[in-house]
Amino acid sequence: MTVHLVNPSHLSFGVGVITPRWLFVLGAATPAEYGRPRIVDETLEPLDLDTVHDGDIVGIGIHTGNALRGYEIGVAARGRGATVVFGGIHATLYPDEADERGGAHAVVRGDGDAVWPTVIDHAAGGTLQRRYEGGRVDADRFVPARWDLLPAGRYMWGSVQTVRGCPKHCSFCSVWRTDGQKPRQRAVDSVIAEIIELRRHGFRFVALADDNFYPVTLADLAMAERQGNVARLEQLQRLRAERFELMARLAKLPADMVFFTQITMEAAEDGAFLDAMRRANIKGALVGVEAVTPQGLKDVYKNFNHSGEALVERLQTFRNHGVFVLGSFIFGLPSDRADTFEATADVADRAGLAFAQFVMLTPYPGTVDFEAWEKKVGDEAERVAGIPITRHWLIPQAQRPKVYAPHPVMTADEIRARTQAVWDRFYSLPRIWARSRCASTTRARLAFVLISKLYRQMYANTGIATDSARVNRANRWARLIARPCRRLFVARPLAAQDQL
Ligand code: B12
Ligand code: SF4
Repeated sequence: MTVHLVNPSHLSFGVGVITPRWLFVLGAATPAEYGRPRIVDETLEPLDLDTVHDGDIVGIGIHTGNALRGYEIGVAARGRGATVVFGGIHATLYPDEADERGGAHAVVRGDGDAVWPTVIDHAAGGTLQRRYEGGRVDADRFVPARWDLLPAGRYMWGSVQTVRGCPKHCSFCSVWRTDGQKPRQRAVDSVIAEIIELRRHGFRFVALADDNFYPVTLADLAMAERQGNVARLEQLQRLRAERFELMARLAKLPADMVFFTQITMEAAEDGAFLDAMRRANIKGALVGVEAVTPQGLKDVYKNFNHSGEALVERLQTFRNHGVFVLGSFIFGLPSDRADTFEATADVADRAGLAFAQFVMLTPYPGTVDFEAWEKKVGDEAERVAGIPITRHWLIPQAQRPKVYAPHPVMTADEIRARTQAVWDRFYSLPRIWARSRCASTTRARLAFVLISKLYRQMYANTGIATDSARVNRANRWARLIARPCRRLFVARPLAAQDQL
């Protein structure tokens, strides 16, 4: 009997940017007596169904975007006599869908770390249940990933999670509802051990795949102090101290290692934290800027962000402390108007961002925005291929419209065209070249240009374009430059005797 773990994707690039962490975590959680799990990441190559046999167990992890491909795999694997188990955020939100459409024998809701061995035992022993509640496991029970299961030479970046959950409650995000608002921070030793293992495999670049790397803000501490809440204050101080301990340990790793994470803008008010990030070689962070106007921030429940000049200043503060920012902006907020696009592009230029992404407001299941949209559209929802667009992920890929939140004054096409124009402006060659000054050598500048172009192709053209010719072109191009790009990131794998 073989345990297969499959990360579905309808597009395969041959090379992946970031290791999908769940594959290697569940690989580690698979009990040794069931042998070496077979890892299949379809962003590299499609699953070869001939490798699935009667009696095997096939674990499929889905988020909303790849759920339909996951269901195809589930049905096909079940047809070959395998036991099919679904998990991941989308299966957590819609477990019944995995039964109805994906041929699931069982669905795991929540974290798989602790429950996966039981599921396999039950499947092997013929006592499988239809549902398992994995819950939110405590940080000391997070299973470290098994990096020996990595296919060689395929990924640019490793991924290690240091904290799960986020105390905020943004309206477009499901993290605080699924992963919870209580930060679950992993022990420093466990994180460092994984990073060292990744370095031994030749990874110099590691994404800290956290919801929010800065879960305790100075404002949180001040509030607990003001309230005289000693227990809360001590708890927050402990979490903060652990962050600094982690960063101090990262700082001692080989100097060629580079980290990237996701963080809220509040960190700009915490110079000590940003300095610790710089020393730790956390060279880049995705910052959810979302909107450049106060009303836009209110639209997404992100009042803790700043707008206008204060925003530009905060983003520059990251840069001044040696942390490069990938600014993430959302277009299509109810308060957006035609002039918001140019204003946003100006802020992105002036704030000294290294990279930026401009996404259109998309109602993702599990979010406040989705619930409001679903309620508003109700039974009147438009149908494509017989499927209401409130279940857009079930529409076949070739016919699937990009679904965006309805806007009071602009059409989706207008928002899309204006968004595309902002991508074009931000990633124009002269602008990329000017930004590449952040790199110290000519080689590094050229690498910056290549990566900017790859990012733009992989993200903007496949994410926003609706015509498939453009998407296919972008995919071919991304496939072509992905391999040389990978070489920029990796190092020689180390032998066992090499010291770190
Ligand atoms: C790092 C990250 C990224 C990275 C790296 C992705 C990668 N290759 O790994 C980048 C930046 C590229 C990225 C991109 C996107 N992401 Co992202 N990302 C994350 C993040 C922060 C962490 C993922 C991670 O590694 N977690 C650690 C692993 C161990 O946890 P896990 O995946 O949840 O798996 C656990 C359980 O779910 C369960 N499980 C998972 N699979 C299975 C399978 C089985 C069989 C079982 C039993 C259990 C099980 O067990 C695992 C261990 O406990 C998550 C948020 C989150 N907390 O998960 C968002 C998240 C997954 N991303 C999200 C989104 C929306 C996106 C984008 C669409 C963003 C965009 N606008 O373009 C793109 C899509 C990219 C793509 N096509 O896949 C959403 C998904 C929402 C949804 N309903 O689908 C999340 C949840 C964040 C959010 N804001 O809500 N992302
Ligand atoms: S700060 Fe980021 S992770 Fe936290 S709720 Fe908002 S968008 Fe989600």
